[in-house]
This record gives sequence, structure tokens and C-alpha cells, in this order.
Amino acid sequence: MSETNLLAYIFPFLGQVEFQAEVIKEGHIHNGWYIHSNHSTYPETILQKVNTHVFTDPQGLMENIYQITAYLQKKNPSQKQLNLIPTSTGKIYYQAFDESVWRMYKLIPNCYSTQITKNLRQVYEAGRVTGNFLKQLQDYPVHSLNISIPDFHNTPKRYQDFLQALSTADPRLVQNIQPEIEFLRERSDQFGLFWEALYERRLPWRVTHNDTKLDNILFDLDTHQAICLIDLDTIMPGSALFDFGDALRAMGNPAAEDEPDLTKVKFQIPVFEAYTQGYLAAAGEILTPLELSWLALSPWLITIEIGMRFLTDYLQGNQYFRIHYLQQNLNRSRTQFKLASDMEAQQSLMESIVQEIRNRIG
Ligand code: GN1
Ligand code: MG
Repeated sequence: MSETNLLAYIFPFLGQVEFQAEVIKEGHIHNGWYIHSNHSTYPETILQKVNTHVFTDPQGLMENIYQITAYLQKKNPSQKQLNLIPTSTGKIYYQAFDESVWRMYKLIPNCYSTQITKNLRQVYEAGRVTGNFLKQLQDYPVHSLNISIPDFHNTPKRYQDFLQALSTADPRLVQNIQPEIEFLRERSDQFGLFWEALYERRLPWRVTHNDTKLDNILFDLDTHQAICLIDLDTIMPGSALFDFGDALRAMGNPAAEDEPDLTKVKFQIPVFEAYTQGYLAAAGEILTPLELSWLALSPWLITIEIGMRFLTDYLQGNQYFRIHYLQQNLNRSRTQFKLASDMEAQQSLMESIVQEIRNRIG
């Protein structure tokens, strides 16, 4: 069977129309295509081949997405979101004989995602939609969710994984990353802060997205209002600090995630301020005192954690994150560590901004 026929078999509406597939280049994990056709109900869709090396329980992952989007839809019927298109057998994904897993979403018309912020209004919107996600799901039975990737934001475990990779890596690679090894070692006693507090229930378990970078948000093309979070694969029980921190890791840096010129990498305080305003306007009232007191610290810890994951993958031969050139994961990790250093230098300013916004909101 040709690929076109196979697709039309899985998603029968494709058998009724001519369609074009365009490769999606963003995203480090799945393979994806925009499918354009003149079908009346599904003119624009996204087809994804789920990365089952990363997500070993596709059934559990898809159940999470289905349950959470249905819950959000019920809570707020006017809120737009990506909808899964059922397969020919009425399922929300298709598992082929070779075990590959396929799914398709109907795109929301007139919207876009981006890796680069346009202006602070857009940053505020990103904060608002992420805070809103947290708030709308505050009563969802969090522990009924499947764990799509165990220990995803378990920073101490990520560090152990890094040390393990280091112990078996090619010595020439290790030689090249001595400053990065030292950077992590000096800070390693702080890596357990959030994860241990979650396990000791000092921080509440919440439904979190866990991958809140800017390009995982959809915006309205005309109004630039944020519509919803997308890329829902990593929805799991977690801490609000993971989502707040990861968003600022990505948005706070004006340079590319793999920018080789580290002088271009910095943490932008106005972005931090605008995002925090939007986030706290939406979710401020439900956050606990400990969550609020660690808000300004969370971008730092999550930035280091993701830098560590890039570096681990570099040492292990780039098996996890998709790369477009050999040094890309090394470059990615270096930007993260530079960014984290810049946050350290501005930590007290970030603390006072959170305090000031809290005072203003009341
Ligand atoms: C991956 O799939 P994507 O590109 O949205 C990764 C995140 C990282 C991010 C770094 C499942 O997200 O954890 O923060 O890359 N997703 C997974 O850009 O590992
Ligand atoms: Mg994504």
C-alpha cells in the first residue's frame, strides 16, 4: 500500500480529497506534517508520528490528552482547542503493524505559534493562558493521569543520569565540557528543591503541562490573544513551578535555543515581568505561599535541568532530541547554562518583581 493510500485508510476523509503534506520542522520529538486539502470539515490538519522511543506508553499518553481536553471543553465550551480526528476504527490514534503510532489533529483556523516573542503583550498573554490552564484544572483528579514520561522534571534524577552518561562517554567529549561539568557540580546540592518538596507534599501536585515553551502556545492571528496550550503529551502530575519556570527559560532568552554566540544569550527582565503579570492575574489566587515564594527561582532550576538533558543527550550520541548538526545539543546546553548564570545575577530583582506584582494584585 502506498503511503497516501495508507493515510486514507487510517483517516478516511483523506480518501475523498487531494491533499498536500508539508513537513513540520519545529519540535524536537515527533515527526509531523501539516496536511492541506479542500475538505470542508478538515481543510488544515496536523499528522504526527508519535515518538514511541520517548513515549513508551502511547495509549496512556493519548488517554491523558483525551480526558484533559474533554474536561477543559466541558468547563469552558467556548474555548478553542486542538481536536483529535477519529481514525477509521473510531479510535483517537492508530497503531500500525510495525508498532508505529499515528494521530491527527484538526487545526484551529486563523491562529499561529511562534518561537520568538513579538512584544510584551504577547508574553503577558502566554502567562495568562498558562496560568489559566493551571486554574481550570485545579479540581481535576490529578493522580488519575497516566505518567507519560516518569521522572520528567525530577531534577536530581536528571543529574544522576548526566553523571552516568559522563562515566561512559568518549573521553574526548568529556574533555570538551569541563566548564559545564563544573557549573553543574557547584550547584548540584540545590537540584532537589522542588522535587523533594513535591514528594513531601510541601508543594501541591497539580495537573501541569511540563513543556510550556512559547511554541507550544497558539495565538489568534488578528488579536494576538493566546488561545490554548498545545503539545499536550507531557501533561502529568507536577508542580506549577515547572510550567512557570520552563516558559521563562524559553521566552526570557532573545536568542535561539542553540545560539553559538553566547553574548547574545541573556535573561530579559521585562519578559519576566510581563509573563508573571499574566500568569498571576490568571492563577495568583490559587497558588500556595511556597509556590509563590519559589516562583522567581523556578526559571533558574528548570533552565539548568533542560541544559543538563541536552548535555546528557550529546554525551549519549544524540538519541533523544532531534538535531540538525552534530554540536547542536552541546550548543543548546551552553545557552541554557549561560541563561541560568544571567538569572543568578538578577535573582533579587526577579524576587522583588514577583513581590510587587503580588502586592498590586492583592
Ligand atoms: C522538547 O517536543 P518539544 O520540542 O516541544 C522536550 C522538552 C524540552 C524541549 C526543549 C517530551 O519539547 O522537555 O523542554 O524539547 N519534550 C520532551 O526545547 O522531552
Ligand atoms: Mg512542541
